[in-house]
Amino acid sequence: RSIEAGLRLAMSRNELRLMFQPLLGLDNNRVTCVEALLRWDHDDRTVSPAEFIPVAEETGLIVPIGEWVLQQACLAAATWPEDVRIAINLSPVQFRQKNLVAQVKAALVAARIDATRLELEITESLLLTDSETTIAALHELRAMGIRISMDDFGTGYSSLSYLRSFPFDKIKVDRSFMADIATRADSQAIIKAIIGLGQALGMTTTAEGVETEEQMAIVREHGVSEVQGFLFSPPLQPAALANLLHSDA
Ligand code: G
Ligand code: G
Ligand code: MN
Ligand code: NA
Repeated sequence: RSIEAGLRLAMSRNELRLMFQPLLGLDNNRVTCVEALLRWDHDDRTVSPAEFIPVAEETGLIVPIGEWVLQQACLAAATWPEDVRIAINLSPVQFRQKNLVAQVKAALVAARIDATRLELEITESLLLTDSETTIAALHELRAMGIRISMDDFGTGYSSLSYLRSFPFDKIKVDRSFMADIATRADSQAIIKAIIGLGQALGMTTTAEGVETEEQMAIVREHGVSEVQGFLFSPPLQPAALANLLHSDA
């Protein structure tokens, strides 16, 4: 397929780049964290990760690409204020390599940033395999001081049992719950329950996909720690993100 052929050359052609979306902490209205989001400029268009990550996973190309993302995102974070963390998405395929933990350590050392500034986002699908080596790697990363977040929470099959399989630091509530939160009492009840669950388990909660003031007011009232979405900021180019962080300081 053409995506696969193109993706094999993407790194050597410098076609990959990162966008950065800031997350807003609701207790002090400051940027707490910035999520790195991969983009591929190919054939005069920008290909969405939703399109090429699955191909990268099938072909194993996600391993070198994921390592590049780790390195570049940590280097970017090194230029930001120290109280701003960097969040990086990890594919389950990356956990099948024996040296993921070493790769993460090397990226932190090369960028000279503290492990406590790094958040790694995983999805429920990682825990579907329930592999002992995956759980061991997660514990090792967390012992280094890295935060582990459950991304897109609520969209998988048995979300609740996953919260028992590993002590996450953060739950990111999938943006599908946000879409109708202002008009549906049941969506509000679900968000409220997830926040309560997080609090009971010692996990903070992030609302994804917050696009309107009304949604913001609702999640704030229910005690969400942090919001991410177009209302506060879309994913930004590196220079625009740097401007925002410096005006926020
Ligand atoms: O930025 P966008 O909404 O197009 O991202 C679509 C999906 O791609 C999201 O689910 C996001 O988590 C995922 N994604 C973005 N960047 C990366 C990355 O660097 N690695 C992995 N594994 N997934 C990513
Ligand atoms: O799956 P993950 O949470 O990593 O996906 C992040 C993706 O969500 C990014 O690609 C980003 O473009 C997208 N995103 C961020 N904020 C919003 C929002 O407010 N609305 C919608 N529809 N998408 C968003
Ligand atoms: Mn994410
Ligand atoms: Na998500």
